[in-house]
Amino acid sequence: MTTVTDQHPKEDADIYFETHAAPTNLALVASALNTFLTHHRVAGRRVVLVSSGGTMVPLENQTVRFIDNFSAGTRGATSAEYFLEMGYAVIFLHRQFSLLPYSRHYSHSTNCFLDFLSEWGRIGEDDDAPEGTGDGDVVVRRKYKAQMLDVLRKYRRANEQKLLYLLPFTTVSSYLFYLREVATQMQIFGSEGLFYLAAAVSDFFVPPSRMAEHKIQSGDLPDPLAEDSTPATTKSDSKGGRKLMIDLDPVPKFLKRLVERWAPDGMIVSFKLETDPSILLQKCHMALNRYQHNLVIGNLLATRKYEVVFVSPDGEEWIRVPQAKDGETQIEIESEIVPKVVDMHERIIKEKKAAKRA
Ligand code: 9Z3
Repeated sequence: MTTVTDQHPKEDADIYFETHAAPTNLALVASALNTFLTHHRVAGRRVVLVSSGGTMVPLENQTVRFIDNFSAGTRGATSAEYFLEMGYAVIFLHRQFSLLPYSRHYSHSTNCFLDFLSEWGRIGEDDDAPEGTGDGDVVVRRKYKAQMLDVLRKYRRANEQKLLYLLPFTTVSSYLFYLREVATQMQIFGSEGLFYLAAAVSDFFVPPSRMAEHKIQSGDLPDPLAEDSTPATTKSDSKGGRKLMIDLDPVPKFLKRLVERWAPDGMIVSFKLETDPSILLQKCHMALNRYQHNLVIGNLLATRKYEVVFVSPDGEEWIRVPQAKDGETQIEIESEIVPKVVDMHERIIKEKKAAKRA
């Protein structure tokens, strides 16, 4: 904490925004968001912000190297589909090129999308005989048709009714600028706004003041930064070789900001990811106590597709789906998670409305 501004003392989060450049398209995004949100407000629809995928942490201003994480955005993209099915409009704040609702069924898979297609009249290479109208037609292979038609219809509905707003980010700082923008604009929804924060957000970053402008050199050129305090740079080791030294600052706790100022009336769900089962519950409770929001969904890297734990002021509840055996289709755990979150949201809306009337 440093200076005192009009209402609030300046905190790390304020300094973070002051020292990072906003995404260049932020004004355009703000205007498109306004149109999207106003449309759904008038239609009486609830809105959920789903964040998804991993945030990138650049090591250089002109970025060649960066730190990233494992998330492909499966949780976020899958959950977004279930929210759409449950009547919500969805702002999908996602890592660029990570999985998207609907197209996820055909991208990033072991099948190339061309494997879903065949040429009319080409019978015998598969177990199916594709239908079509004549030579030259490209058709969906019969065994994929039913599922693809189902996905296609849902995708069309989302597009035609403008239910899905796709907002891509790359770096942790662009993620935070967009999150702040979306959250403050969603205030018009009051308790009917929902935040479902499934993105894997980096806890660390290189502050702009200490970031190398150009590609960090590995030693074949004299390194002008070698003796100064630039954290992401190379230093000579005792054998005369080069070491990459990375010194990262902690990302300020934006969940606190979201709960207290950006979205004071919305329902907020955060995810907690761990790899050590023995600390998961403790970390979920710590997050809930620290930020005082509505729900922490805990998951372990190894089992995140089969079990999660809901930690809320009501207590703990595990949700599990069986792990599919070879050849079986995996039940998506999000089909259990999302309806439960929606139930909680409904309860919270009722409680907040009743409290207002009282
Ligand atoms: C999650 O825990 C998500 O469930 C996963 C989903 C990232 C594990 P996939 O994309 O994985 O489906 O492969 N997200 C939150 C992770 C996170 O960064 N949480 C912060 C923390 O744990 C709190 S906001 O400290």
